[in-house]
Amino acid sequence: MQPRSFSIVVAADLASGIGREGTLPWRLRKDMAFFARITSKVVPTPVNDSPNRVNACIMGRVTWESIPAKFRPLANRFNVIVSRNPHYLDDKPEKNSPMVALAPSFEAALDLVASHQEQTVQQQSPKDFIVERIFLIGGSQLYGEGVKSRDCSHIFLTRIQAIVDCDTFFPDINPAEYKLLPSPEGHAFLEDYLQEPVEGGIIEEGGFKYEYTVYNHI
Ligand code: FOL
Repeated sequence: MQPRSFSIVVAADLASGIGREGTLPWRLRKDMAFFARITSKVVPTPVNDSPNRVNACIMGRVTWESIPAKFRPLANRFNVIVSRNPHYLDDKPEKNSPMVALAPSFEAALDLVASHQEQTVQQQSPKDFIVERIFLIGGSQLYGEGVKSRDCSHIFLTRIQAIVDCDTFFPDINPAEYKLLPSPEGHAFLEDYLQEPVEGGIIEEGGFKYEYTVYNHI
């Protein structure tokens, strides 16, 4: 089995607030585009020319329901929903989508995704896909498990320079476990990770200032 390394993607305010009443407390068009780009982009490597390759987004059931129906499932990504209810998808329109799966726990979701990361020639059917990068996209309950995991290699945290009224929070990031890259290095890391330009420094949008930051597991 491949290592099950994954990265967290999140937008949080200065008090680590991430949500309010089941939705995002802000509307940041560019950050959302950044989220879509970092979670979707499959970076070609010398050993893969990217046929049938997608990234996976693991999310809790509450986060899945917070995504506007028209953006569900997240396009060009393997969507794995964590719910202890094995019938959760039964009456949902996504139940037969090959790009949507249900897992009973975060660990099971990682195992499921990892089973899509390796492929033998015999296994590969025309509609099948191989998972490249794995992202944990929320919400607070799964982030709580994620930050404690040895397999969490990076945290891509869009830091909003404000304190917004939130009822849902990102867990504390232990500085003994994660290093916040100073902004020039964080920015260089992101451009290398995405193999394309990323806006650096403080971004101003919709009355908010924010910055794309990177934490690496020590
Ligand atoms: N990370 C960051 N940086 N920003 C976020 O807003 C964010 N949100 C979540 C997780 N990590 C994040 C969870 N919430 C969509 C909506 C809510 C959501 C995640 C994704 C969503 O609709 N995404 C579409 C793009 C829609 C658009 O372009 O407006 C997608 O295709 O990714």
